[in-house]
Amino acid sequence: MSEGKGPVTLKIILIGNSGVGKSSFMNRYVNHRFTNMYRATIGTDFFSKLLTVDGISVTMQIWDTAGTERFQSLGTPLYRGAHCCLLVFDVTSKASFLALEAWKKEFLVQGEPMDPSHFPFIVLGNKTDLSDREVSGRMARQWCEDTGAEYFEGSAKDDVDVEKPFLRAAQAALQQYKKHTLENTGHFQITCKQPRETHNTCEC
Ligand SMILES: Nc1nc2c(ncn2[C@@H]2O[C@H](COP(=O)(O)OP(=O)(O)OP(=O)(O)O)[C@@H](O)[C@H]2O)c(=O)[nH]1
Ligand SMILES: [Mg+2]
Repeated sequence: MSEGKGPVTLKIILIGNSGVGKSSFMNRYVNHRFTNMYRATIGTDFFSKLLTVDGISVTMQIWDTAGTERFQSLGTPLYRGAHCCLLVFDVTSKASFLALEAWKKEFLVQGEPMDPSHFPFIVLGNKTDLSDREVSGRMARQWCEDTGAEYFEGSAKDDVDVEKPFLRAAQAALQQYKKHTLENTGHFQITCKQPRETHNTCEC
């Protein structure tokens, strides 16, 4: 993880039960592709995407983890250093929604973020294209309100509202990154597009 001067790398992690569509959502966002075929993630994949957030060029590293229990022990060290966590569930599976509490706890225990009560969590309800919904938007929003998370929903399959949660995650992650850097070094500076210039904020 780079901090202080230099390019900003934001680590965003996707967790949630197996089959909720973590890989599909990421694949839709990063590669603009979707497949109905299910291939369980083994271990972890990460993909990088360059983008500009609040005027700052960042590399967003999106870490896709395995929801299958037998692979979870592999996942835990990689929670460390995350700047934002996306808790993913399937709106047609109440069990996947109810599991978010345990996923969140696990993340806080294993990830050991500074200031856990203010760590940014984003909840993402996937598969809104399906009609057999078991979790309403209202139910999900209520839980998020109680937990202090933000709620988004969409469909990786139909490409509905896929960008919004990632952009919000990048913004929240950047805030987290700044906070972390400030606490470690006493200042936050980024190298912007202008050569040899560093700013605290950037309008380049
Ligand atoms: N109808 C519908 N199916 C989806 C959607 N997103 C994913 N799927 C399907 O759900 C299944 C599981 O998707 P994955 O993305 O592999 O799920 P995952 O959360 O990565 O699962 P693990 O890697 O085992 O943790 C696949 O068959 C996908 O095609 C969606 O938005 N709508
Ligand atoms: Mg997967």
